[in-house]
Amino acid sequence: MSENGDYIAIMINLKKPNILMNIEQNQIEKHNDSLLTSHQRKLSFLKEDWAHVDVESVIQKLVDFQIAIPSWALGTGGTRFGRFAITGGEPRTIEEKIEDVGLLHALNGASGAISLHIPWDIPQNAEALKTLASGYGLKFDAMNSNTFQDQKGAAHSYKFGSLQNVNKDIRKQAIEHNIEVIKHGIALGSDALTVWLADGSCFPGQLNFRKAFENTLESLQEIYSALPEDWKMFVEYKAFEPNFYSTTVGDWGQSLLYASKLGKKAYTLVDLGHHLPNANIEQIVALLLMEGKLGGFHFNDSKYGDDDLTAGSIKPYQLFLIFNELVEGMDAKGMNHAKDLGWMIDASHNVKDPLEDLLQSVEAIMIAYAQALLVDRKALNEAQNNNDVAKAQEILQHTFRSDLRALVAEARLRAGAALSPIALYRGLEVRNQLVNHRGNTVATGL
Ligand code: RM4
Ligand code: MN
Ligand code: MN
Repeated sequence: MSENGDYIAIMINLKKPNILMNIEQNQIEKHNDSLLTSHQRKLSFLKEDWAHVDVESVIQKLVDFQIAIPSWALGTGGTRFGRFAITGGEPRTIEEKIEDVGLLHALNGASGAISLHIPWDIPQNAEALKTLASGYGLKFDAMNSNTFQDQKGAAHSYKFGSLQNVNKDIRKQAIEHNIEVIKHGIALGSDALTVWLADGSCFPGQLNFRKAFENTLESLQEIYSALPEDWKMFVEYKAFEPNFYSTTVGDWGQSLLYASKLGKKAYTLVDLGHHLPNANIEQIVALLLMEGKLGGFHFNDSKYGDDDLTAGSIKPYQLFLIFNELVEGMDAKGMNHAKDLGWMIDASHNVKDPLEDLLQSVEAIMIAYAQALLVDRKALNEAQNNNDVAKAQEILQHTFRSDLRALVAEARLRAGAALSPIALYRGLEVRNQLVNHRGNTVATGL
């Protein structure tokens, strides 16, 4: 076992976050030293190219930007055809999930929060979890409820929906579950509830759309009234799956309807994989921001549907265009990029090591954000006002086609993280260490 490997093993074993951070810091510094000369060369070229821009403030924004990691994305995913455990060493408990996210955050300095899914995770001792998480520099992001699967011992089944169900007792069970999730979140210091419903219908005639909407709204209202004053409720939409004829929160219009009727604490949540093919997500984002109703994001990428692939792996230009609207729209409203919206990854990893995949997603998101920050807004605005279509495209593609990776790396360096997170992850053989300590374990989730 390598010296580095031993360090990792120790930190996982002792569950002493401070030791992890200290030891990681040494490893990270050694790694960074070996890459520093080449990094600085790239950065200084970049600074020259963008001398007309306040590059320092861009780097600071990148340092501040954090993307939450979902607890259910730390294990190997699968499809209904099968699940192939490829890595082993998957986290079995919330504590181990926090350790995994702690590792990611130590490597990239940009994964400073974890999002829990109840009951895939059941926090037993909130205070101890809070202490563990804060030792890794982590916060608890939005809490997620689950009324799309039946739980052992539950009195009622969600086969025909949860908050929309024609049966009041079933709706009540789903409402109570959501309130339970809020309570767990309060104890952990979270401040948001994400509600994603599988509710809908599989066949024409199965559902009265209006009644399904009304039941869902009424149920959401009850949940909403249990939200603390400073909490947000995110209403996530999805056009299809597991229901294939209608979905009761099927698109951003329906989500916005619920959010508007619910009140000021309710917002729409955009999951990139939840649209019909070729939807113009950047336009959706712009209008939701205009209405003050965009709450947050679930990042992933897809080619066909809710593929849950690595962010930026299929359509990086779309990711950039979305960030372009986000930056423009948030600046127009004087919003804080890092704090005023919920940023989270929601992906599944069927053939990659989940931790490597998450590092890649975060990197892709940071690059898209950096590109959006560098768009020449004044020139774009002018081109738009002059109907200069070619110029507008030149402006956007100029930043999209610029290699800004050194800016993102510099932000990591300043945050005390690694210049090349995946290289360090592999160099330290983190996965092997996790397998050695946890065995051939499988995480809870889909
Ligand atoms: C859904 C949706 C939700 C996530 C579940 C696991 O498709 O994206 O956000 O909680 O999957
Ligand atoms: Mn999602
Ligand atoms: Mn999804």
